Amino acid sequence: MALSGDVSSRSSIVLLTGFGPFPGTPENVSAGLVRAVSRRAQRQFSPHRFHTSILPTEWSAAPERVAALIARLRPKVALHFGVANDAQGFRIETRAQNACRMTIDAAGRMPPAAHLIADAPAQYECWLPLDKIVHRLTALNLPVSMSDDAGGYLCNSVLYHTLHTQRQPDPPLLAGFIHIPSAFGASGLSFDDAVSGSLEIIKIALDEAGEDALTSG
Ligand code: PCA
Repeated sequence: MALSGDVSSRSSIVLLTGFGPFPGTPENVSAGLVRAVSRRAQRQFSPHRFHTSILPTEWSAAPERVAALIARLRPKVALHFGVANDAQGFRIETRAQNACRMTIDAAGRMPPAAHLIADAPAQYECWLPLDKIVHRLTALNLPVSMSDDAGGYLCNSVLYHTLHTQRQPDPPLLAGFIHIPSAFGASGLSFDDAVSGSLEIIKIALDEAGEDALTSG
């Protein structure tokens, strides 16, 4: 049927990830956020399909999980979320570095090397329209900033590995990382604002990916 053909050809897969706990953060609020955002996005941006994964905060398992998801789902957009104690609101990361901080992960292990991927570039830049995201969230009165240092722990690692896959863009993948505060409310970012701001980021990413971010409500 022509109509269903049209719809499926316009449908993209969006990968949304949060993180599980890690030393010092027994409850990671990024997990609950991406689950809620995914449910809302599935209604709001149908017929695009949203896949959520809560990554283990582990040096080996997290990038392996992301690589497997990207290979299997072939998403058009991948947005990763994680917490940062010092984030005041949305902190949009502009790049990831091929380096890791010598810090234990949730499995109690240190990174196997000081770099993430041997013989790979020192850093990758995000291709998302980050200025547009910051302007949109600011216009909505949501606290947002940009950062060129994703931190050297698992958030940087996951972003670096995802951006590394952009070297084989088939299909092209737009990826980004958003740090949020480690608790909602007192930090200046409520849970509801975190959800609505994340939906705006998704809309901008889908627009950029050349898709109609169809809104149904
Ligand atoms: N924040 C950590 C890893 C997991 C998370 O939510 C980071 O900033 O690297």
